[in-house]
Amino acid sequence: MFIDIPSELETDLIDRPLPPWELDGSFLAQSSMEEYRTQLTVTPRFGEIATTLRHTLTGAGGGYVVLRLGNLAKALSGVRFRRLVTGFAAEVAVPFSPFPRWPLWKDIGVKVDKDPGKSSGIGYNAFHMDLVNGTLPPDYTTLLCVRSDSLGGGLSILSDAHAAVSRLPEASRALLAESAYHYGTFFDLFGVGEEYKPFPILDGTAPGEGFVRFTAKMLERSQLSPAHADAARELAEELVRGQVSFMLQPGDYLIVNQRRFLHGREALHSGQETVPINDRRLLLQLFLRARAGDGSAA
Ligand SMILES: O=C(O)CCC(=O)C(=O)O
Ligand SMILES: [Fe+2]
Repeated sequence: MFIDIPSELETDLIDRPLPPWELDGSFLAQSSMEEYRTQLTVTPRFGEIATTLRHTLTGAGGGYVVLRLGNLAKALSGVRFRRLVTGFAAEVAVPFSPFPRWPLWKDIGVKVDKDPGKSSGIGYNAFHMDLVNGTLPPDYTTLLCVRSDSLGGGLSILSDAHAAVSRLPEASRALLAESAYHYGTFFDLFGVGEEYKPFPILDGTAPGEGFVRFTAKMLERSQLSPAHADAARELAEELVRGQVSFMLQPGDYLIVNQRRFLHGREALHSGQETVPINDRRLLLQLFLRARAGDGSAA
């Protein structure tokens, strides 16, 4: 699931002139996607990497990928590097921002005062899908690592959601299919449908098609009936049992197909308050919407 860029391709990509992108509402404009594609496909082997990305994210057994762009991150300015990564992302699906007040790429830094289990908190960030309580969550969530935790914590964790569900007893799966779950607030969001409350975790579509609409954060932060909470807890445990973990390095670009895998992050190392803000772990997050009829949205 890790993809390295051949060095000839890196050398070519460093020189591609990518202009600033434009937005069409909260989505990357079609004209920008076409312009980036035209620039990038001039480079031999870019198309092969793009095809590998799509296959790894939507093919049998796949669902996430880490594209290793560390050398390009070092060689390019921040602005030019983000354009290049946006060009890779647009080969998978359409980049968009669900948060009207944020730019396309949203910072996830480290905030020592925040709820430790939430985005940018310092604690364990339990298995979840992003925008879980919209009727149409992003098909893909992506995280670009700018800096990892200098104290050595913060492994990324991923787990195959459908595989975890398939290991549960039938009775638990029946409870997960009931509209009995809720999580969080839904305010001022674009491109992710309406608020879904309450929602079923399993939506009855064939395995691998629908979302496993889950966040383990609901176990502590939402009021659930005891039976429904137990079923959710069993799912959370199966996700942990099946997890893979790895450390994102600067320039690594993680793309997660939210219809297949759930993600999270181990706690950062203790002592974050001693790390200057500008040296703390920093990721940039971008969401993608599958193009109609490309199979991954089915
Ligand atoms: O910090 C991380 O690695 C993951 C953050 C995350 O999943 C989120 O903010 O939604
Ligand atoms: Fe997330």
